[in-house]
Amino acid sequence: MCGIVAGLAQRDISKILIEGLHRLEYRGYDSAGVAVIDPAGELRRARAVGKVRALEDELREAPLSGAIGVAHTRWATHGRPAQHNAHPHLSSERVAVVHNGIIENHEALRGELEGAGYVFTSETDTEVVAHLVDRELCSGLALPEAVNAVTARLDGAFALAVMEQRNPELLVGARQGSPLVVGVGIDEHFIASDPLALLPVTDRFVYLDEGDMVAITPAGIQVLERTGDRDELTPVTREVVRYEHSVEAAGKGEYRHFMMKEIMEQPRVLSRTLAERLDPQGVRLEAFDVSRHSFLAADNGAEKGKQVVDVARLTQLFADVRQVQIIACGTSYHAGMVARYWLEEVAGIPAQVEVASEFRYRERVAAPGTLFLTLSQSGETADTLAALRDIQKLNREGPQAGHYLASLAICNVAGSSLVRESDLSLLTHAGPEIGVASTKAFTTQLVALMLTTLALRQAKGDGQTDDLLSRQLLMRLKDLPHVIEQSLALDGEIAQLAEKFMHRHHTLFLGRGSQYPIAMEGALKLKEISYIHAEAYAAGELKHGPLALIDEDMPVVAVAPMDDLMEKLKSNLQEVRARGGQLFVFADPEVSLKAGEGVHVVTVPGVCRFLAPIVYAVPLQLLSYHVAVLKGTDVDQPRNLAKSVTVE
Ligand code: HGA
Repeated sequence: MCGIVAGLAQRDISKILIEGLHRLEYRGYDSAGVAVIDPAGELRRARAVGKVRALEDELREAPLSGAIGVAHTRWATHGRPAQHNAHPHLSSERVAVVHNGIIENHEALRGELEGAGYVFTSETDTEVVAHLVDRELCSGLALPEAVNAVTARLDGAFALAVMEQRNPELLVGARQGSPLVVGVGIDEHFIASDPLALLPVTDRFVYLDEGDMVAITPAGIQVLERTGDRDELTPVTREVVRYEHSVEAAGKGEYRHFMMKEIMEQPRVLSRTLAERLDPQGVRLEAFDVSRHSFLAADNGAEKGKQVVDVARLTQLFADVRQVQIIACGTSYHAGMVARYWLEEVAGIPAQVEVASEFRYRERVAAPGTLFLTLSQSGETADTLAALRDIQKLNREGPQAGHYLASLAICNVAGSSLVRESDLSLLTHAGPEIGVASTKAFTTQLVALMLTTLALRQAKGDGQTDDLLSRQLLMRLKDLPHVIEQSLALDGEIAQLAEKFMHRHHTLFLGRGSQYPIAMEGALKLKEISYIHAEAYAAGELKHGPLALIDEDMPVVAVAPMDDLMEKLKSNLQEVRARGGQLFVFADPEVSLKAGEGVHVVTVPGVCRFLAPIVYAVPLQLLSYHVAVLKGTDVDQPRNLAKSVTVE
């Protein structure tokens, strides 16, 4: 998705902005641009289609410098990727704007502005913002007031950075629905879509709240809250948070691709997800964080300088949960699907899973006692965030509209919107994930979901009986990083296997039970980065249609751990073989499947059936990675895709 970097410094800002754009490349984009106010007071701009490198080429030809600037990587939503559509957008050579999001009422605003004599040079929705700001400036407003007046007229989602040629000592940012952070430096301050963009210049950030604006001057940062009927701006204090990861954590290290680095990091990050969250009795409820305004915060929390969860209240809340509604998108949705099996079998709680973009646009009924659980790597996924806001609105409207007990976000980014706006959160601690195809974020989500499942089981138990299943699961969870390490040792074998896929156009993935979502995730990974069409089916569905597709050109990947469904899966695989299908089976050592003509067996380390989805996800990640490398695709930034999906 689009990335914004902007700043005001005592030195030339252009190199900082370009480095920031490089650091945002992982989000996916199609063009890039930068504008500065140069020492002569001129507004100067450069834009290029394609990679940030293309923009750098332009800048080599015609360098820009200045102490204030705005820069952008664009992932087109309105108007094709073309130089004239790339941001920054200007108005009257006076105002420069970069934008992330969608202005839904842009057509009406464009009509109005054209009527007032403004000439548009792009097809984007963003350009209306530049002209609207210009019009407000012409009417005599100062830049913060002008931006405020404009944002009050915008429908949709946006993060904006705006500067004005006449005032090279003022940079204004605004957020509503799209992420924006302020980087706090020494005598220099910045705005960006993601802290990662600014790590070379600062590790201190202010996460703007929904509706906040920020004015940056050489004197410092002023966060402004829109109050009253949104015409008034009131200065507010927001906490400055230190970024918890090192600059290196966001680098590629010794690896050729971020994706491989992130796959290989899994044993270490899974240990981090588990660290300090287990004690001999079970899951420590202190692992769950509460948001600023949650009713679950301990009364004495503020004294400790940090909101802490009230364990007794949380135990009661978990004991009251009668149903879990899981909402997510993409890979996170698959993690949610696995959790449904766990919640029902381990915690005895009915669970539903739905993609956010469907859930938010339908009428629905919340059963009493529903825990609303969202999953998102970034915590900024537009649809998931909107679904959360939707149910919060429903709760405010009263019980007749259906009442959700509480909201819980499982997320990788502390300080993200989802974390701040949910009652509770459980951080996955996966560290920065840069590869567009999610790997470590997925497996750490699964571990966090298992912790949640066990916490719910604990709260429902009477605390007296010796809970054998919980004890066993806790023991196996502790051993999980080690098992994942063993499964990474399959890398060489899988790299060879990948050759059998590189010339194929289609692949079928099969799984049963909690491995069905893993088959779905395997298929998603393969299509995302190798562009091979891949579909996943619950193996029992084979006869109901997909069997018609099977021939020697259709590789079939099956996930076969040792569980109750093993014999049934074996029959499904026979059905594939009988029709000449090529089988690639990822199987438990105890599954007596013989490799032979048309049957390739990869033996995956033995693991208990509950944790098997986490372990089997890993070889499928490796498979898609190696196929993509053989095909020569852009592994970390696959075409058309974006990492943090901040527009709907
Ligand atoms: N709508 C704007 C910005 C798109 C965006 O935020 N993508 O992530 C455009 O199309 O330029």
